[in-house]
Amino acid sequence: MIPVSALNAHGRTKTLTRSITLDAYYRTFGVSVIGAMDGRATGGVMAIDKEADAGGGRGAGRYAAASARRQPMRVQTDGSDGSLLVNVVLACGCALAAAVNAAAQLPGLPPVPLPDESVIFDTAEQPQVRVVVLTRGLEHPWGLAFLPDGRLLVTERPGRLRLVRGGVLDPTPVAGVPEVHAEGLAGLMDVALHPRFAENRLVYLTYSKPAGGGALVTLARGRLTDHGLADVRDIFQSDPVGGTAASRVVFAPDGSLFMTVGGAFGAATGGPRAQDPGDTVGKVVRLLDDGGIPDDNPFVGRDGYRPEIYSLGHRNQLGAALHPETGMLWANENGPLGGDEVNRIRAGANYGWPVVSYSREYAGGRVADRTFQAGMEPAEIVWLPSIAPSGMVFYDGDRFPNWRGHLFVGALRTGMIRNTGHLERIVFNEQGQEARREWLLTELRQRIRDVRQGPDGLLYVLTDADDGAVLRLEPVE
Ligand SMILES: [Ca+2]
Repeated sequence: MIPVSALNAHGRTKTLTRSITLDAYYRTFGVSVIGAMDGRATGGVMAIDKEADAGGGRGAGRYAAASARRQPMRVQTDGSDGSLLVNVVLACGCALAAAVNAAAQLPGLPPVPLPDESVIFDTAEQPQVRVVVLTRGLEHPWGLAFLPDGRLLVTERPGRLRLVRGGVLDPTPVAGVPEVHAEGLAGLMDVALHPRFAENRLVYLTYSKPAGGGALVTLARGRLTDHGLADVRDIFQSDPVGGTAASRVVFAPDGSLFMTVGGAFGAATGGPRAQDPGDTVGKVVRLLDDGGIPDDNPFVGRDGYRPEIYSLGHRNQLGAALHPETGMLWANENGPLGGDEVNRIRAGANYGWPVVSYSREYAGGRVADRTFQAGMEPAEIVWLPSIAPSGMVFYDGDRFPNWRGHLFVGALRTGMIRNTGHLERIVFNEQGQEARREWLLTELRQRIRDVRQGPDGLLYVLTDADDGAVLRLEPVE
C-alpha cells in the first residue's frame, strides 16, 4: 500500500492509505497516471498524457470518466516506487466529471480563433511568410498525404479519412477505414502512400485498434478507389498497449517502411517495455510493404528479439521523417515533463528510454539518474521544457530557399501551458549538428499536429482541434 493524498470535490485535501493498479492502467490506457477518482458506485483512475491539452481538458475529462465507468476502482499495492504517489479525487454521482475537470485543467493563454484572412508573419531567415487557412471543419486531423491528382488525404483522429480538393473538404469521408479505438488521444493516426501509388493505389494507415479494453497499434493498408478503400487489411499489430500510443509510418528509399510504435509510458511501469526486445512497444519497426519482415532487419534470427524491431528504447513517437540527403530516418518522441527528443534512427540502436532521460515524471521526480550512458544513443535534439513534438518534415523544396535542409516540427504545447503550440524550425551546421531554432506561428496559439511539404514546395500544417484546419505557408514574394 502507498499513502495517497486525496482531493475531494471541494478541492480539500486529505490523506488516504490507498494505492491503485498503476501498471494495469498504463497497460490498458497507456497514459501516465497523475490522479485517481473514487466514488461510491464508480471509481477509476484519472490519467493524463502530456500531449493532451490538459490533464483534463475536455477530452481527457471524458476519458477519465469513461475509464471509471468501465473499471471499478481496485486497490492493490504497488508502492515500491515512492514517486508513484497520486492524488485521488473523491467524488460521487454527478460530481464526478466536474471534479475531474476542475482538478485537471492546466493554465493557459486565452485561445485565439483562426483568422478568416491570410496572415503575414516575419521570420528570421526567410522573407515574410503568409499563412492561409486552406480548409476547416476537420475533427482533430492527425496526418496527411498528397495524392498525385492534387487532392489531400487527411486523417481525423475519431476514425475518418477525408479528401480535400482545391481547399474544399469533401463532405463524405472515404469509406473502408477500419474501426478505431477512439478515446482520449487515441484513434486514427497517420496516412502514407505507397511509393508506387500511381500504379497500385495503396494507402497505409496507422491506428489504434480496439482490443480487450486497450488497443493495438496497427498498420492497415488498402487500395484507394472511387468508392473508398478496398481490400483493407491489417499488416502489422503491436503487442497490447494503451490507447494513446502514437504511430507514424514512413517509406524508406528501398521500398521498406518504418513504423513508430509508441506507448512505453511511465518510467517504472510501461517504460521498461521499450527495453524489452521481445515486445514491439516503444520501438521503431521496419517492414516490407506487405507487412513481411525484411531479411536484413538488425535482429532477424536473434533469440528473444522480435524480428520487426529496427530500433528500441523509445517512449512515444509522434513524428518521423526521412532526411532528404542521407535517406536516414529521424524520429521525435515525447518525454513526460521535459526531455522530448529528436533522434537519428540507426539499425539496431537503443535510444535509452527510460534508462537515460532528461525528463521528469508528471509528479516531479526524475525519470532516470542519468542522461546518457555507453551503449545508448544520445538524442540529437532535446527540449527542456517540453514542446510536445508531433509531425515533422525536412524541407527540401524551392519556394523557401533559405529553409532548405531545415527540420520543421509541429509542437502541441509548450511548457505545460495551454494554447502555446507552434511550428519549430531547426537549423543544422555543416556537420549536421543543431545550430539554432526558431518558433513560428506562435501568434496563432494552435496545437500543431503535423507538418508536411507539398509537391508545390509549400508547407502544409494541421491544427489539432475540434474544428481543426489545414494551413498553408507561402512565401511573400
Ligand atoms: Ca532517448
